[in-house]
Amino acid sequence: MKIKNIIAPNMTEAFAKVREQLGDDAVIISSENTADGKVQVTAALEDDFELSFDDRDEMEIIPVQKNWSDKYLRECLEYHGLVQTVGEKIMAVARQISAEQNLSDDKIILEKTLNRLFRYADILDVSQPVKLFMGTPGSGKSTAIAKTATQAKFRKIPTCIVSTDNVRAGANKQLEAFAGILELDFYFCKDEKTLRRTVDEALRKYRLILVDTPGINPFVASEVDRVARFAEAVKCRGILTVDTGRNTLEAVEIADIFAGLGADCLLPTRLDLTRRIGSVLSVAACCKFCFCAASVSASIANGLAPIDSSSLAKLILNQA
Ligand SMILES: Nc1nc2c(ncn2[C@@H]2O[C@H](COP(=O)(O)OP(=O)(O)OP(=O)(O)O)[C@@H](O)[C@H]2O)c(=O)[nH]1
Ligand SMILES: [Mg+2]
Repeated sequence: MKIKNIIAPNMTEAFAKVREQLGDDAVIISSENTADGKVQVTAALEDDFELSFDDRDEMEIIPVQKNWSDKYLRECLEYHGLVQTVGEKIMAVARQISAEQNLSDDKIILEKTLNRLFRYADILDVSQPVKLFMGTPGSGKSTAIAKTATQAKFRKIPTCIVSTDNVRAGANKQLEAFAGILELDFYFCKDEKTLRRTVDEALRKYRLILVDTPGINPFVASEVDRVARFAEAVKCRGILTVDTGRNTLEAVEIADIFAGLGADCLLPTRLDLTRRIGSVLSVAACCKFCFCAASVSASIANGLAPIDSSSLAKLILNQA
């Protein structure tokens, strides 16, 4: 891993220098203001070997065996605690793929299975510029927005942050302060009318508009309505943040309500605090959500981790 400390007059120039010296794949590890008013950024670039989940080349030379024992995969899925029907579906598709393609390696079979069963999206996909983050209180919406904004800034995507959180005291101050550090524009919209107007104008200027919403109890209609009004006001991609450690059935029930508000993208949070990912796999399968990224740390500087069939397979197989 290459690590560099970069000092620059401001964050924009610091990011430019990081990109110039380490390339687009560098990750910001920390940033702070120096005593003389400059910005010091520590950035890292992992070696290709460490970065890659992709061992397809290796896979090609694994000798093909006809008889795959599904025992290990079954045990892994049991450990993760999926909704029963989702676990059964994964096993059925895995068996089918193993037979069709004459495969016997657990990871290859599972990866292909997860590719067939789940969808994956890029959180920085600008073809859907308005991303509306929603979820239960404390599920990690604002942190995920801050992390997405950091990555967008790093990729030089013109981005702004919009808060609609008029419920939690201090919620806006926190996000506004963060936008300030990143030198991004910040807007607060108290109601859906203001949001519609703000987004209409913002679409002319930015390629990514990250909208925060108040954390709600999905079992209380008046609270659901609060977010529904914002979600209906703008054409957006709804991103649901789900604490991975949640009870699986609760998570699916909650996600189903947010799906009704237009959410179709899943961003698991607190992956660092849990070993079992049955809740998020079940949400994605039962509510037809695509995975867009994951939060694996409370630290904003650590960014979001990408999710694909390979990283999911790794998580599933490594934890049994
Ligand atoms: N360990 C860990 N902590 C996280 C992660 N994501 C968020 N947190 C922490 O969880 C807490 C809540 O995160 P927020 O981003 O404020 O959650 P929120 O959904 O915006 O909360 P409300 O606005 O109150 O509904 C904070 O202390 C975060 O630092 C994560 O991936 N890992
Ligand atoms: Mg928040």
